[in-house]
Amino acid sequence: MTPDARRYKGAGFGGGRMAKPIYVLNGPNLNLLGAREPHIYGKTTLEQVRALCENRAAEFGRKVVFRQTNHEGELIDWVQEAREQASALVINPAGYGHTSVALLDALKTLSIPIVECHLSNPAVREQFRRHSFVSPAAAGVIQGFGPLSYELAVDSALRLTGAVRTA
Ligand code: CA2
Repeated sequence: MTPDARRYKGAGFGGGRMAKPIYVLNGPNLNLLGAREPHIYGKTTLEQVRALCENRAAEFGRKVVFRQTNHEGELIDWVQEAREQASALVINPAGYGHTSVALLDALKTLSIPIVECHLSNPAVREQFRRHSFVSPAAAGVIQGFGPLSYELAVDSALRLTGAVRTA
């Protein structure tokens, strides 16, 4: 078992040994997925991404809380909610990943595994996308695989909690 897996093992369970859901949070403009800039972000809609996440989590017997917001404060409120309510957090911070110290501050208060996720590969795009305020709080980053990034992120985050595939 890796040090990260040891650190987070059991994070998915509340007092009653009920597995908590995994939170998948999405930042600004991702509601436009599939409708705009398909050459960068593809044709899959955010609702379809939600289904991919739910299906992957179901293979571990886990549920997903999947949300999107265009508002920084709301995203931070949800991160704070995840502290108590989630077994793990997958976050595509979108533009806020490049700008938000407040988001990093919120993420650093969590003791559950955090996986940063991007559809595109910011490392091969504009210079300003190469810095992430989220990465220092994340166990890992998955980027560049389109919707598959989300599936891999859910899979990784759940494995870090010690979850095992049941289907
Ligand atoms: O590749 C990703 O997932 C990003 O997080 C997407 C962000 C971008 O700022 C990051 O550098 C990388 C932008 C999200 C905007 O989403 C749109 C979706 C469809 C059409 C227009 C924007």
